[in-house]
Amino acid sequence: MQTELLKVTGMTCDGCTSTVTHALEKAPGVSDVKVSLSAGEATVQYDERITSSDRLKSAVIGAGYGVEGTSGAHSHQSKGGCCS
Ligand SMILES: [Cu+2]
Repeated sequence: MQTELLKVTGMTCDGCTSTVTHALEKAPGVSDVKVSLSAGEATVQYDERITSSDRLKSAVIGAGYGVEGTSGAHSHQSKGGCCS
């Protein structure tokens, strides 16, 4: 089991945190997700035999948010989010 701390960008309210939480929980191999709106961080526990940190980042990006340090995503610009 691995723990990954993702810096999530674009979250502005509790709805955003639950969107990100659900997106990560749906990802295969993920066993636990904690998202902090104030810190802009998602702590994800996952099985490294099933998934990878790249896939976790893709899940966040797929939900319309960004992950700091990910190429191709505008780190300070949300693609959508729940309240925009
Ligand atoms: Cu929101």
